[in-house]
Amino acid sequence: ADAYDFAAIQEKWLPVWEELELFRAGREGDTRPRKYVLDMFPYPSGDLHMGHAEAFGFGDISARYWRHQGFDVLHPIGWDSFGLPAENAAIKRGADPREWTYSNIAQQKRSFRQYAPSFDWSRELHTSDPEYYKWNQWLFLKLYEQGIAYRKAGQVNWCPNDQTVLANEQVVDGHCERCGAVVTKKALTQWYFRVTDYADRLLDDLNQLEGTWPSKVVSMQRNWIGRSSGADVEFEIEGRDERVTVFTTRPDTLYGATFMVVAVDSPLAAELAAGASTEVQRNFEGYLDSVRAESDIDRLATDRPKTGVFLERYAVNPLNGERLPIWASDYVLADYGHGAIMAVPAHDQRDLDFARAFELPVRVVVDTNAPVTGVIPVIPTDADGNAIEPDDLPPLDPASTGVALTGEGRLINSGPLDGLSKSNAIRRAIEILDERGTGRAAKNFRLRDWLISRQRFWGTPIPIIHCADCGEVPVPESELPVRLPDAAGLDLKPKGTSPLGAAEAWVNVTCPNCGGAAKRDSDTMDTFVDSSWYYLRYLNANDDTRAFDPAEAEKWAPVDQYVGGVEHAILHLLYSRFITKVLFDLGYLRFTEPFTSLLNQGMVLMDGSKMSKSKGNLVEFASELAAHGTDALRVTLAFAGPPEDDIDWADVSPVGSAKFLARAWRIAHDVTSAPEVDWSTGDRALRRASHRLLADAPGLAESYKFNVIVARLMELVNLTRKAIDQGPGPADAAVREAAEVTAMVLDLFAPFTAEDMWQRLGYEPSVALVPWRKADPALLVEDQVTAIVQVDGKVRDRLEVSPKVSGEELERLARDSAAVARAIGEREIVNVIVRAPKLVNIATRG
Ligand code: ANZ
Ligand code: ZN
Repeated sequence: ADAYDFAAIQEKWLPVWEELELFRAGREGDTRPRKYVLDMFPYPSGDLHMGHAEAFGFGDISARYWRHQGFDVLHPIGWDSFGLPAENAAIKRGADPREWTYSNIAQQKRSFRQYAPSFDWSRELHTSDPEYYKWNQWLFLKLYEQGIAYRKAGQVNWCPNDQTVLANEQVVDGHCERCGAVVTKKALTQWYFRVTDYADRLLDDLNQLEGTWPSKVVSMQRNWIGRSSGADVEFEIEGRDERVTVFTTRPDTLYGATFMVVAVDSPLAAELAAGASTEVQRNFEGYLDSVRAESDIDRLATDRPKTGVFLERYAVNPLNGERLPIWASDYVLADYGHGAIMAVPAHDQRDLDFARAFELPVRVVVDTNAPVTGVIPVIPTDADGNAIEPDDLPPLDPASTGVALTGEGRLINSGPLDGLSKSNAIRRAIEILDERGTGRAAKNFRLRDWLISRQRFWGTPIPIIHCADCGEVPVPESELPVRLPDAAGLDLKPKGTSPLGAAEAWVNVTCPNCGGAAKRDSDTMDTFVDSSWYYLRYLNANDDTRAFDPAEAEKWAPVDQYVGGVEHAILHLLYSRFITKVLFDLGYLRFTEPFTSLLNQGMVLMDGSKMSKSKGNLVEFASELAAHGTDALRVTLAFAGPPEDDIDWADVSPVGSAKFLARAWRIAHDVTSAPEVDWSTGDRALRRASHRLLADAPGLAESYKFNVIVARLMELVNLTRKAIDQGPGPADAAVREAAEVTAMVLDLFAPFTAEDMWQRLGYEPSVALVPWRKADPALLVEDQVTAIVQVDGKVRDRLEVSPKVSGEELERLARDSAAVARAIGEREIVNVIVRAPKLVNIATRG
């Protein structure tokens, strides 16, 4: 067995590792500090693919690294096994989603076994197990008690293809995130989680993650939450008792409001129209019908022609008493702010477009030509940077230019606000509104409450019973889990209502409150509920008395290193952050952010494009694994570049990786010294190389520069090979040392090869548990000093030399120096004084 044979090595070590249960975390009496390394758990939608190989490869580098650094590392695995893919596949095949799901899990497990991430398998979980979803139901009930889970009727996003509602987050550019169908609206009563109550905290706490989360993810979360600050302003409406409130980010422009617009599909619009003439009512109804088919994205687009209907009603400006005509239009959204706006066409582009379309007045109230920054006047310049003479300034005439004036400036035509800068005017306007009781400072969020009910079978049943007399009645905790009924006999085809509603024996129950006939809620939960807290379930995955143990959470959580795809940048991460804060408020947790550091791996591409079956460019994980072996695959993925970058499989070479591994392995084989060898006798240059790697790898690993560590390992292997073949030979202590360091560091990327090397070097398994060797500082200092060369008392050169350089050698180096030769020129050398390693002094004559 003298050739490197990856298959034999894998066969040899897998059973040994399993027997040893190497990666079981949290053993009794373990006093090491702890780290929690977590990969986003997979959907069991087939076998593992190259994307999994990459993500789990990076997660495992991190887990193994921290273990070598002396930590008790928790690195669990489970399956996100509820959801539409299973249900749709089952429908297509006429099978049971359960069977499909669990057979895929079994397949993925077999592949994971080969790929050998250092998982603690004793904590394996599947969200579709009643043992798991019982605690989803428990969580739901906790939220229900707090009023955080609630039911409301409303217009919801509806996927006509999947026949189910979608959360806002699952609508991408107006299309269903899963199937791509155009999303429509439907009026339904649904369950929500009140995530908007946490909007401020979800936003503010992002500051804690700055620097340890990818900045792109932080800013995507910020935009999604979308906080804007401004004011709520109340307007009297002629012929109506109650005032109408609008949200504005620009209360400074109140004197420039020339009309009001209400969302055409808001109850307010319907009410105002109802109080107008029959002709107006007819126009309004017709317009409303045409708008119903539009998506929010279209409605907010700035570049489309403005449409609307005048409602023949008037509002009154609270600051100057002016009458403002009220229009209904689609560019104002019913569910943002208050569904109504004050329109300031001079300073808002959409309002200006509308005003120009319907010939409404435009009044400038901010002089955007006026200098605003205090002492140093800003001189207006044209496009070429030339100063513009005051007389040549652009006219403040948006009505004719069609371009709204949105910039900084000073207030005009605005009574008490005149002369103020924009920001001061905003402050002052809010004060005035406050004083008069017609408005106040206000914030607004783009974030909506999380719609969690789904009209599908393969999910967690919502633990609520509907009773005609008692209303919503929570299922008592002692009766959890509410198990899913058998799928057999149920028609799972999407039809707009949950298939569970047809499971007669399941749905018809007695009310826990009054004992009367009642029905179970037949919707199931969005699977993002399952994944919002799974990181806590791993801490005591086999405990059937509670969802998670706060004492274990105290020990392990939050997750130190989270690894997963950027496709979860908004949904999953936002929901986990939210649920973590809720659990904190309930006193179960002592931290408010679930994932301290986040790594988003890139994608594995083929010829520059995403792999897919239909494109015929699918690189199968299973066949790559069979062809090259686990270690070569893992090294290839790690070596391809920074983990955040995409990897083009056409550009990498698993064959090259396998050659490198064979070279490394061969070195362990060639070492002839015994483990007890005295390191200090070893070749210094090779020792320095080993210790540099020991010193540099931690910083590189902690900044995710895994590819650089692999490159450094390749260098060390080459140097060691040279030392064996051309240098001090295989018995030298430095050769053994280099081989041992290589095995230990290689464990991060190629655990099988590393383990086999470790054994050949004379040790017991496992190399995975070897504490990181300390780099010897004496071997790290630069072995160089600067020698000065003088000619006739003048410094002519400086030479970097070894502190052990001989006098002769130093003199030769000095004479070889071009600068020194130039200084001497044609003159004759009369005396040379050498003080190695510091000084050479040359005296000349002539
Ligand atoms: C007057 C005004 C004057 C506005 C001005 C802007 C500029 P963000 O930043 O997105 O929160 N608005 C308020 N509610 C709306 C709704 N339901 N549908 C569409 N637009 C709405 O934007 C807040 C601004 O968007 C608000 O400030 C309001 O227009 C508009 F020079 O009020 B503004
Ligand atoms: Zn009842």
